[in-house]
Amino acid sequence: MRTHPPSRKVIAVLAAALLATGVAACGNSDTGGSSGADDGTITLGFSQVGAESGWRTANTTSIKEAATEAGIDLKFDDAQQKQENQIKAIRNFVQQKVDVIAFSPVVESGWDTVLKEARDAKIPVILTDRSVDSADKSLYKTFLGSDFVKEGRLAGEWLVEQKKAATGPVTIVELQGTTGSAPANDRKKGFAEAIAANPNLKIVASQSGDFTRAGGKQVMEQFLKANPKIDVLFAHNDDMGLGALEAITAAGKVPGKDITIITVDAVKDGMQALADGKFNFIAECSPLLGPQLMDLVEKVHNGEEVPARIETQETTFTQEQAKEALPNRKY
Ligand code: GYE
Repeated sequence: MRTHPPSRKVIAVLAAALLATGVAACGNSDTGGSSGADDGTITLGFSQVGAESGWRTANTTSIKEAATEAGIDLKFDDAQQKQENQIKAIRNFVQQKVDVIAFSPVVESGWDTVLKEARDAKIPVILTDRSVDSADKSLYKTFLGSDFVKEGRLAGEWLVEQKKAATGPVTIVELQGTTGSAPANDRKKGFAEAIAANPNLKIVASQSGDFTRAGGKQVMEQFLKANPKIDVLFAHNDDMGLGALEAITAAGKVPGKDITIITVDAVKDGMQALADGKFNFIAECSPLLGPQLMDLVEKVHNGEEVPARIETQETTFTQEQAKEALPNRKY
């Protein structure tokens, strides 16, 4: 690193030397913005939501491992579930002139200004896991992640099938994810659409547990106090469902029997609860996005075209399927 600004003369001599040898002033591609380690290593600035759940931990591991594997220099920032921290991190990445920025937006709204700053600096942005609601699609190159509406719908459709013989009301409580986040908004929507098929299925309480175990436990305690008869819990992720198990057991009820429990994610602890009969159904959401993300980072850095939307492949699990899948589950 230089400590004094070089004189004009030195710059002129250097420029002439570079031109003479035919080396471009910036060794990186024309995607621009690259601070560019001169050895061609791509620098990726990644802003992660936080460490709120088992899903998130597995996602972080996948991203770090895949970056190492691909030889990408990863600058990783944990935003602790706060949008302001993510905005700060993205601004830092812009200042540092990283080659590519990727992030998993904690909530959907409020990104236009910072994304414009990245675009003005000619640094391509990739959305991963969660999307933004910006009308201007040129603010980012692509979005890699799950179809959260579909996950909610699959959860709801399973319940409709289970309760098709019900003659009276089926009382449902819902633990929502982080308020304003894409997975909370979309899973709620998909589930509501699916259960509308049977008017007996009624959501009597729906509140955010912030995707955490502690949140799930606390809100479930309130639900149990306020509603003497709860037939079904739909939790937007495994961790909130796992927290709720404690509240349900403490209230003298048997999870998986007295209360049917449906969750999303299928992380190991969730799958174990399903195999043990405490959960009844899980719609999978894969956190293993690292390898695909690194592939996209390389492509956008090289100026290659990438699809605007890349959807993660997922499945669902019953208790029997969880027993079979558990031994080979990686996360
Ligand atoms: O379902 C939840 C996590 O955005 C898909 O975030 C992700 C969600 C995941 O906290 O466990």
